[in-house]
Amino acid sequence: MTRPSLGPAGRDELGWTLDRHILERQRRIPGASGDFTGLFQSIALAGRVIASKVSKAGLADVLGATGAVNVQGETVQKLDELANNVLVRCVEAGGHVCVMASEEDETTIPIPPQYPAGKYVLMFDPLDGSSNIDVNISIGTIFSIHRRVTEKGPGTERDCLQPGFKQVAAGYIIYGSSTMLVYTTGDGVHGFTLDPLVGEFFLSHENIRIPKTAPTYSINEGNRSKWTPGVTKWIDTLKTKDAPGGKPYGLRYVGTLVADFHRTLLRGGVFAYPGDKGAPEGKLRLLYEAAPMALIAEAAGGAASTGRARVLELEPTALHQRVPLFIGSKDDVALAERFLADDA
Ligand code: P6P
Repeated sequence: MTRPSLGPAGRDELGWTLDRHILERQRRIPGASGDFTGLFQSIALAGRVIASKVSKAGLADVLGATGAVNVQGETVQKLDELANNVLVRCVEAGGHVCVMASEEDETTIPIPPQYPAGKYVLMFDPLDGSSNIDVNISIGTIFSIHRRVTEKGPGTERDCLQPGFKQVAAGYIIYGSSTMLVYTTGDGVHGFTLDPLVGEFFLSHENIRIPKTAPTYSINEGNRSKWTPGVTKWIDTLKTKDAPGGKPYGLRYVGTLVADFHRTLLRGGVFAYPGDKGAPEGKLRLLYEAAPMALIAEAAGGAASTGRARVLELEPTALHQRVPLFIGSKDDVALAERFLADDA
């Protein structure tokens, strides 16, 4: 029986699955134990389960709030809690991680003693943008993987508090018009689209590159009264003929970091959640929002800054610390930094 010929780059006509992509990467790494592959498969499973729950949230009793407030002071949505539990359950038994950290948990999440402690650390925002769940706007899961720094036994907070450039991998899953998993291990950024009928992620966006610049900015204009003078001048410039390219930029803002970043990654432009007079550190968290997105942005040829410093070089001091974030096309982030240099 003749088989369909292999597609370009040896791709099987039936599609290049996430599992196959990760396995091929593992084969290129001498001495790879398969631990990373196993961890990634657990994360992908969690993504498929969460996607299934999100896609019919209106039909199951998973909309709305739980009545609890998390460490961030945010109302916990039922899907937040569900996504958090799904990720922990999918990962904890695999023996690939020694400790986890989540936006939803004040302290680190230990691996139950009946399971082996692995060599990796997983940190995540289980459901970013959850305020958008009930109005059917895209939401997402963000994850960051480090190698442990403690020798052995249960992992600790010290394993979590590592600078972003040390991440082994970073990625997100966007639950939108389709469900996509986008990740990098520093060597290119690749996107996989979930075929819900097959229950598998297939390669759909190989080696994503972010344009050097694009006339789109993404910021919550409702916070204008709180911006610093540098941010105000920067945004006002983008809205005039003094903007790069001589034409005013367009505004796009979803209010879900994963969605705003995904559009910026594919189309270019700049997303910003600056610090302001009331909250100089801004809203977004370093370890499981800014740092993973920064690794992806830089691996795609873009940039990620606090406005003054490269996000990936920040030395974390606390699990849930917040940082201002300017991320996207290299030239657009550089322009923001020039305006912010004028701030006191
Ligand atoms: P605002 C969602 O709650 C989130 O943490 C990010 O996903 C998003 O970028 C940001 O907050 C939106 O914040 O203040 O504009 O609603």
